Amino acid sequence: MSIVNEISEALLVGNAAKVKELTEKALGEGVSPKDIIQQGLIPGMGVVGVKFKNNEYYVPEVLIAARAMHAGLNIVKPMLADSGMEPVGRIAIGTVKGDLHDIGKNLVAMMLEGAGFDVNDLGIDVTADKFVEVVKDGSVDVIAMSALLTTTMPSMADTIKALEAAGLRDKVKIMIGGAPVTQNYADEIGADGYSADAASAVDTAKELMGV
Ligand code: B1M
Repeated sequence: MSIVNEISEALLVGNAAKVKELTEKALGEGVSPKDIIQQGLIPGMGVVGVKFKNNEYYVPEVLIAARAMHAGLNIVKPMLADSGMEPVGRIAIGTVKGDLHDIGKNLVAMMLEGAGFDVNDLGIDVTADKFVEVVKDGSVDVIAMSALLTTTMPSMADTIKALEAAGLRDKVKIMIGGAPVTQNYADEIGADGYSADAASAVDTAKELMGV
């Protein structure tokens, strides 16, 4: 088995120490940071996503695998600037204003990162103004909003209205999700994409990026 496949396997079983060790070994053998990410870490997280969708993995397994992914990513990320590897896309993610739930949002952020996106996690209780700010400074392709309360879902619509008012709506794609959120709601408020879970969020984000 090649060393990048070994990295995928170690990630899949959540063995962070092994992923770190193999990543260092691979770099020592001259494997590029890009190949470690594209042939080791990303395919590993891809399998995690499929297992999560199929109910073979649950939240704890995904979190443990994501921790293992970060063990490798933290080593190679600083080297990427020199390698010329472009992210799949740049995403700013946050739980919307008034909402403090972040477990699902964090899972989505980890899966997106594992799929090669550059993720700016804005945290919880993120105001429409904050989302507008990151779009204004040109640092994102996609805004990803999470809501867990029926009472905070309207904050998603408020963000879209604020982007429209600022003349920035056509500068960014918007995807939404969270337990009470539906495709119908996404259509109603004019979001570009909706996904029901963290693995599908990767598919939606890729679709929005046209990749
Ligand atoms: Co809260 N809470 N909570 N809570 N809480 C719920 C959501 C609730 C359904 C519980 C219930 O009553 N049965 C209910 C909401 C009712 C409603 O609005 N319909 C509720 C309530 C009422 C409240 C408070 C108001 C309680 C109170 O104080 N009276 C309060 C509100 C605080 C606030 O936000 N302002 C509150 C507080 C809390 C805690 C702080 C205690 C804690 C949050 C801790 C944290 O997140 N750090 C908490 C928790 C843990 C829950 C439950 C139990 C679990 C949520 C969770 O993390 N699920 C929840 C009941 C439940 O769901 N069983 C509940 C696991 C997580 C992996 O799933 O977040 O759905 P989820 O994410 C999924 C998908 O939804 C999707 O992918 C994820 C992974 O597959 N997804 C996206 C999520 N975001 C996405 C974004 C995307 C795409 C997909 O694209 C951008």
